[in-house]
Amino acid sequence: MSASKICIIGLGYIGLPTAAMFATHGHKIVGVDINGGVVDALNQGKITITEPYLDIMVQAAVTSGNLVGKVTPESADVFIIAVPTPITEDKKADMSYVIAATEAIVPYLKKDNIVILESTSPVGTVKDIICPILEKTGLVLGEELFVAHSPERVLPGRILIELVDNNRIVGGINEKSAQLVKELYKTFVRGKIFTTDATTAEMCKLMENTYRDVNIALANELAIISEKLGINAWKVIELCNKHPRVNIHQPGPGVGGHCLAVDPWFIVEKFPETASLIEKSRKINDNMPEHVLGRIGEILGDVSGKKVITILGVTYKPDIDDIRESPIEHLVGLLEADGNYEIRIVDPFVHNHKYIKKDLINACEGSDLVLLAVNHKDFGNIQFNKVSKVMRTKNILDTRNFFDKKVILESGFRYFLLGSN
Ligand code: SAJ
Repeated sequence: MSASKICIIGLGYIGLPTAAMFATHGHKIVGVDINGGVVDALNQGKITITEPYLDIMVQAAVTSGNLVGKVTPESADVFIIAVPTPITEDKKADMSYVIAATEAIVPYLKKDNIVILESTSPVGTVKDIICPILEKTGLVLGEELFVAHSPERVLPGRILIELVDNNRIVGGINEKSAQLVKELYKTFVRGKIFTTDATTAEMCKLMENTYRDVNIALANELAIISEKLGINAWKVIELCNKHPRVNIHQPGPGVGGHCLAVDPWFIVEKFPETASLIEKSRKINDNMPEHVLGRIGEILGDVSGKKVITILGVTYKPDIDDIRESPIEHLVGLLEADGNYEIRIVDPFVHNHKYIKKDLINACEGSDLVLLAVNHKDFGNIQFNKVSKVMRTKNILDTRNFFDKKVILESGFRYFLLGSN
């Protein structure tokens, strides 16, 4: 496709990398965000999120003149909506950002433009929310204005690699819309691009994350059953997965992030009667911090007075700085509510948390329990014999099957593992 002018609304975890990717592949990009700070930073070639190599790519894109930040949209050939679709307290999709972004571009739309929704959205969003707003332009949708949903599939921490390499789905309101959007993404996507209708594409995106969430719930249920049985769930999983058609996921202290912990609710919201397995799985995963709290209570049952806990990792998954929907934050809330715990957190990726301590030994001074919550690679280098010396009561609870049990026992700790007794 020849170079286009693309207006990308929302400069977050998806919008900004997508903007940089198109800009470094020859397109002219206007990145729009309502947050003036994000726009100012962008125009100086800087980024406000952490993602490997994104800083270098954004700087190159801005320096080339192909990427500029603005706080309001302007006319372009293509408009990409990449704003958040958060979940409300009562587990309903908050579509206000998508609606506001769509309304904001209406005055700038003209014949032959393309509008793409990237944000993960409930099924029916393009048909029932986006299209009715776009009809206000007076343009005939599918003939004069082309519309599609092209959900992102990238894994935080690997965004720039996966944007290029992953297969992609494009769901158009008609065949022509899907084909035009496919051609556009071919500029940088090396994976295959499959076209379908918009509603199918919306469901695909939700089901990909729901598949993972339901499977993790299964692993978590196995972990709790294994604890009751006195066997090791991790061993069960290892052996089961030697079967050619079995792939049990990993248990853990809960499921976080803005995808797995959110998207399944979009299906439940629309089909509360039918989506019972999906809802139950969400609840199993959401309950894991409570389960971990129960294990902590058992392990520290004999410690009198305020019990001191050193939590290793607070992000929602390893080796990133993202704490959105982190189950460890939920656990911290439960420990606070209990009132019997002094909390200390060590996390090489997080610097401004109220319980954060920079130094591990300092964080373990007088502690009763080291809780491995997130398996950041850095935690593989811990010298347990040194940690052991400063602990008040020497306990380790590993929720990720990350530490070497033998080393821990040799350092004088009692060793506990989630999914085992
Ligand atoms: N987790 C487990 N057990 C597992 C795997 C993960 O407890 O076996 C937990 C992690 O600790 C974490 C959470 O699940 O708390 C989610 O982590 P993740 O790495 O599975 O996924 P996300 O949320 O970072 O990214 C997902 C990806 N979706 C799939 O793999 C199907 C990504 O491709 C999507 O683009 C992204 O959601 C999104 O934006 O929707």
